[in-house]
Amino acid sequence: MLKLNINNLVRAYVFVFFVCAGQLFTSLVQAQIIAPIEEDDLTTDPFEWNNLPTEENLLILNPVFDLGDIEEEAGKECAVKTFKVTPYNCGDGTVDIILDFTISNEEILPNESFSLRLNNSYPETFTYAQLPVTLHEILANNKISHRIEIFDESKNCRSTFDIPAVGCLYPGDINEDGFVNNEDILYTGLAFGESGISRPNATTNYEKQAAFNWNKSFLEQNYKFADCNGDGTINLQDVAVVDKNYQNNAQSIGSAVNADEGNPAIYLGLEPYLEAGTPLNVPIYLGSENLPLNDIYGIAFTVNYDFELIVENSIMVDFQDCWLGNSQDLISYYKSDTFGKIDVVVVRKTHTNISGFGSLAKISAVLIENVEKIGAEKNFKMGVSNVHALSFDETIIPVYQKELDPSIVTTPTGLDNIASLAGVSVYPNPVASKLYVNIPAEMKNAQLVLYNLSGAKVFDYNLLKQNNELNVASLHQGVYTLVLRTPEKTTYQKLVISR
Ligand SMILES: [Ca+2]
Ligand SMILES: [Ca+2]
Repeated sequence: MLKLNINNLVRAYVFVFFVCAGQLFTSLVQAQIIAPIEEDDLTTDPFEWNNLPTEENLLILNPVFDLGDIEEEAGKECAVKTFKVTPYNCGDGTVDIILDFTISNEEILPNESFSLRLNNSYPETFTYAQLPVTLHEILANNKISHRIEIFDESKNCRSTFDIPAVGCLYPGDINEDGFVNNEDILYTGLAFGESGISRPNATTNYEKQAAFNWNKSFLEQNYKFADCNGDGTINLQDVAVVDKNYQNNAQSIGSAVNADEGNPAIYLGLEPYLEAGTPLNVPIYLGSENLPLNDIYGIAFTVNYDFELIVENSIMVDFQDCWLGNSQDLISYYKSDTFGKIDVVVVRKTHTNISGFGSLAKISAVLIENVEKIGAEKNFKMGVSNVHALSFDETIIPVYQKELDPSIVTTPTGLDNIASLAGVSVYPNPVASKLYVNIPAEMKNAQLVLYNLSGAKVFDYNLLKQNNELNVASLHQGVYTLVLRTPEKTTYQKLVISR
């Protein structure tokens, strides 16, 4: 009788084999060993491989699908003691597999030979000294498992192993749509906490990598795609890989979902009137009392806004008070670019849906104060697009993207050029390092602020004296807006720094 010492993961695949081969073998124990080779087993399908792995290939041998030790009683022949396969080297629709095994309870001479057969193809013969061997250009297919048979004709024995399907993936593109973006993180939430076979020689770089299938799948993809860092577990570290490989120009499939006013809506709480230079706080709402969301698991969407009116890098998204769950229940993530796009995703990781409505997140930013850009008033537009909401069973939930009228951004009234102020002089202009600002006595304590062309404040100074000497040597060359502000009046002029 054999004693099997294999882990649960492997046992699942071994079991699959018995179902398939039930005609031939009556029990687990018998099947694990050896059946006589029959002529009918041999086919003439061609199968190419290279039996000598290069030294380089040997170095990356890192078996992850390992059947472990299989103990056996004395007297049995040709028992496979260890059996290891490692997928690597993703080609164009193909993958190479390194195979290594040992046979116990038998003195094996290096020059003795055995035969290998993959998926009922024609067997090839090797000597034991040639192990490990590389099977080249196996069809990379994420759905079909592979059968590997080992024959030793001198001992009249055979061992058969079914290994999981092997295919290739790009770390970060979990839904396999060719892009790495916020929608991929929805799937991290769906599979959160699951574990499976780790990826041999895994890197987090955006390059094709070979991996065995896990024994669970999304509707379309295997769970292994969600293990972006390849460590065998799906968690926040995998979100970090999505972030690393994020493609800001990625297309979205979420926008294809049809929704209308009869569906729950996602919308922004943008004020109709905004003041230049002030903080902007915009709540994002999902659903309403009349039209709540039923059984939602997560949502990904994009917020678009007029980036020219926002101080560069001032955008933040805050997920406190999100009705989809507390911070332990949620993965929340956003990625903003500098051209008016914020990709957002909020997804549960509990494997349970939630129903409700209310605030999802809050966007904060700072409106620019650059009066030359804004003038007396200017429209500011912010909206939601590319909405992709789903439930835990991956049912798409239609969500209506409610359009907003633009807000109107106004600047403080009475804005004039500095030249209109009597007794004020600013020179030289262009300036290299020392800027002289003279003001009348009644304007003492006026505030002088410099904004760069993207609207960010780069210099802030209180003019305590009538004659002031300011050092702007640390500022980059370029065009700035100089704003002079007193309690009564705000004025501005263009200032050029040139060296
Ligand atoms: Ca993707
Ligand atoms: Ca992982």
